[in-house]
Amino acid sequence: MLNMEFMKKFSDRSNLLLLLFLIFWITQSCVNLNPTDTSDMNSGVIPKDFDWKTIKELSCTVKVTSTTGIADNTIRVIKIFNSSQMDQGSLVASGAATPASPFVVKISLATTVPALYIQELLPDGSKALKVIDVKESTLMVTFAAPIVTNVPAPSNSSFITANVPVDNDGDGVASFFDVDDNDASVAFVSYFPSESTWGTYVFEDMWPVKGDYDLNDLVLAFRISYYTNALNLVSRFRLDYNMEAAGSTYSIGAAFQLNLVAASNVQTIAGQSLTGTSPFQIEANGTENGVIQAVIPLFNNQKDVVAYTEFLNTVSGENIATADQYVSINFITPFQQADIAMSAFNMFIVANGRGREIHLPAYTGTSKFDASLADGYTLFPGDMFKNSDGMMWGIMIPRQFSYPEERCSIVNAYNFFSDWATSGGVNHDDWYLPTLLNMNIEKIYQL
Ligand SMILES: [Ca+2]
Ligand SMILES: [Ca+2]
Ligand SMILES: [Ca+2]
Repeated sequence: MLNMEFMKKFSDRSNLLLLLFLIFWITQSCVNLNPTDTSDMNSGVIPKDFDWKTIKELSCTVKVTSTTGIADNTIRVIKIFNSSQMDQGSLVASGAATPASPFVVKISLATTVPALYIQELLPDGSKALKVIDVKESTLMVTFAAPIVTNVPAPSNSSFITANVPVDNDGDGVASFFDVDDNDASVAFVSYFPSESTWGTYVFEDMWPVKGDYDLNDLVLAFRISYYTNALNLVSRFRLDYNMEAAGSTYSIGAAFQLNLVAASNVQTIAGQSLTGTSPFQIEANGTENGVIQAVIPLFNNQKDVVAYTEFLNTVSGENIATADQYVSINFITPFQQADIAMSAFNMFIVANGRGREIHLPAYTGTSKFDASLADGYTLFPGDMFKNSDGMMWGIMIPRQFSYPEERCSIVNAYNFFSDWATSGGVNHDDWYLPTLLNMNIEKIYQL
């Protein structure tokens, strides 16, 4: 394929090195649409009921018991961790419990997480811990009356010097337990994936046409914070995100729908990066106009968030630093946290026009989704966001994700992705971990 005349042009040493690099690049990368890099499953077919979920959602109820010396109406704090580290990287939920009122929360965990570490913190400074194997989707935990041990009290001087702890905002949660003791609408925070880790949404932009499955057309790292009051009701919601990559030539907007929250219950939204009014036009409270369920636009065009020319951070060796972004929502009437759990958090992109919504499988379009765009295409029966072969246009990974190089199919970039999908999520559910065994490194975007 390389004729002599071509070779002569590379007669000097530096050009030869360049040529060798180009040959390596062309044969190893997928940017030039290497025809062998197909997106077909390596073996088998995707089961009809596969939901592409990398997480499981658990309904947790944590009960506490009356204890001598502590009034029954005094709040005990419950903290739930997803590993024995019991640190910021593993804190997933926190809230209030009294003997009359358990802490009830829906938490989402990577399917790979085997156990939860549940801590009860009593106002006298004592603590109790339960380790629960995660086997069912419903968890019931009861803390018995504690065996009193000499655990040191919190170092907060207001607690030590007074029998009645300081509670500046009067929400019933003492200052040393209250995440904001100057705001009676907020006392605790729960998180997905955890207090200090990130999840990742990855999207294909060609719906309803099958894409190249490099799953980098939009890559959003994200973390969700659920702020709850002393009654464990959500009063504030925050999405932190970072647009890590946009390997797309389309105009892409992003938004999420809170499937179980009315747009009219949104008081204010801060942090949106909206330029212009297309595809998303918003009401005074920041929700999209003309919707019933709350649709919260993040941005109208990916280039409004990060300036770049062709592709953003999908061609190895090229990198543009991307800043963290956020949106924060205050609600008028606080509500049950289950109404805003991950199963009701419906992240989507729109590609080249408002109606062309692209959601994750098992989620539905908003009232502005134009389903007729799929006419004549072979989608999966009962799921607008699965192709007839079961393939998706978007997934969520419950950690930071090393996404594929431009036009490298995920099927080839991750060695066990195909096995995971064709087994319906049973095999290799840790396929996305960034190990040399899991990754085909030259098909992964690198700085
Ligand atoms: Ca307080
Ligand atoms: Ca407070
Ligand atoms: Ca791409």
